[in-house]
Amino acid sequence: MATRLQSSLRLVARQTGATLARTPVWNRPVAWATRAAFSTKAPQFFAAPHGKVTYTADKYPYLKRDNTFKKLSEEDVTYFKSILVPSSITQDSEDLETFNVDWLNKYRGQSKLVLKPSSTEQVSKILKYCNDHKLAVVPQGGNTGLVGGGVPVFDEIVVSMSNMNTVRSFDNVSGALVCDAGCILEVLDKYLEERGYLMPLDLGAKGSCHIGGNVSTNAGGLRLLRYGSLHGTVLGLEVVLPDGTILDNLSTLRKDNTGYDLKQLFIGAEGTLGVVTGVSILAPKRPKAINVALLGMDTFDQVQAAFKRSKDELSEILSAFEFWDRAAIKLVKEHLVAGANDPLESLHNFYVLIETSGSNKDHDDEKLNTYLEGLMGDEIVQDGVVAQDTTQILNLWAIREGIPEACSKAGAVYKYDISMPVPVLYQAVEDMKARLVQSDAYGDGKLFTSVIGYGHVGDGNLHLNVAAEKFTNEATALIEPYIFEWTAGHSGSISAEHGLGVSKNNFLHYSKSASMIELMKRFKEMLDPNGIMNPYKYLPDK
Ligand code: FAD
Ligand code: 2HG
Ligand code: ZN
Repeated sequence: MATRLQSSLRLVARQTGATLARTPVWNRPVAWATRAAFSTKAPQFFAAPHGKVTYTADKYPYLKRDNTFKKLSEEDVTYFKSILVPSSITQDSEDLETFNVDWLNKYRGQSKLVLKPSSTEQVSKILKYCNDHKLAVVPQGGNTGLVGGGVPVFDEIVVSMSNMNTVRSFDNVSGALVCDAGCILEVLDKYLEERGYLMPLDLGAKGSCHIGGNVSTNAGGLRLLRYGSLHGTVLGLEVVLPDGTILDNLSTLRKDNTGYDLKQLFIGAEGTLGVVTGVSILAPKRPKAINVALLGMDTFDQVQAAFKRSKDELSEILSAFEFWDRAAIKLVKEHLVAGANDPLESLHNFYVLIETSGSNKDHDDEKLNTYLEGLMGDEIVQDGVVAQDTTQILNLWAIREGIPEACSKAGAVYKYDISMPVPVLYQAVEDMKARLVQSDAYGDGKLFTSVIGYGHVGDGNLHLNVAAEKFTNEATALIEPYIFEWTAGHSGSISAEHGLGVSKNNFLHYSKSASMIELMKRFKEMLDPNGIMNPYKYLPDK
């Protein structure tokens, strides 16, 4: 049984709830689901049927097909058939929909062809042909991206990396893992678990997203605060450039100061500069001791106070500090996200999930207990539980990881992924809600039904989700560009970890200067002079 924190009793993590908790904490019949069971592979089970998703081109009429791109012909298909086996070519209209529609059911392209290469050489031949014939291409990983970057806008050819899914090598001394870009994140983590290591990144979409997609979006996730960003953990990349050149930089070295660090250019490039085919990444040792606590709080000031103290008191064992608000937990409860059962007795304004990872359980328990006792004693925390076994750890994580799914079930969700100094993090949610209320656009029967705040406090990263009845221009105009102006005005970034895709590209100037955007455009022109790689996205087109 999980241990309940009670101010009067000052419960500590190692004591059992059976003797100390006033009321049973895990008192409901619970269908425990493991984190592995959550997969975004078939997210459409709760979403609108594909056919009902409006074409991106119709929804955003300012997007015009670039007619310098060739239209796909039978001759082109014949060429692709000469290099790929039939099962690696998709032309069936129903099958194509899976690749044309994004996870949010917000963007829908009109591609007539999906290619699934199974080797770097095949990717090279595909890109060379497309470049020579000016056929536009969209690289696609697990299609879990949240900015419409992984699906076509018009008739671009989708290059799906799903058939490139082999681990190439693992060095169990250094922890360097080299694998194909199409390996699923969770599969890689399982592979490493068997060898005493773990992937340095973790996210709710782990059951579907590819490591190549993670690299291409520079995904952050749940443990960035501990293991750092992919700009630090990626040791090398193999990339196929638009003209078919294979850039072989699958180094496993930690240190290598020979020349420009070219791989950095492809980390977070969202498929606009080439196709990532191989990844070399440094895996840390898997921690032997993990603790997870869920805390309920009244104010965001308390969340900040708890975070500040966690850096002092948990320091090197702190591996995650996540938060969500009352609106988020209400949606999770309402939509019964698999495995996510709230163990706290009443609703709180704010929730914090703290994870510690270390090598000595007694040491970690003691540190966590002292920290939690301090929070209780100083009334920073109103209620809380500490998971007592792996199942309970998974349950607490399932609440946090279930929030995007719960939000999607609430309707059409406008997603903003912004970073800023922690003290103003929650103000973004409050200001947005106030704006919608003032505009008489919030509440039952109104345009918007919910404003939800959650995210990675440890990284100063807020996920502001605004649930609407449906995606409309009127709804969009109430949020944008307001939220980007707000973010820039608070020295923040308009995209902390999800990227730009087709939903943020025209707002890049809120976060980057004209000279930086100009240099980005020059890189793009140098590497992709025909502009075939993931067009209409990433860089501003307005
Ligand atoms: P896709 O969606 O297929 O593609 C994303 C972009 O990368 C596209 O522009 C695509 O063209 C490009 N791309 C994909 N593969 C390649 C390749 N091999 N070479 C070149 N370009 C490529 N993101 C976070 O950062 N943190 C989170 O915590 C997080 N949690 C999520 C939770 C849920 C439930 C969901 C649905 C998404 C979440 N995301 C999160 C967003 C998303 O999962 C990540 O952006 C992920 O890294 C995308 O990987 P993917 O393989 O699905 O890529
Ligand atoms: C998360 O942290 C993801 O759960 C998704 O980055 C956030 O859906 C979102 O807004
Ligand atoms: Zn996130």
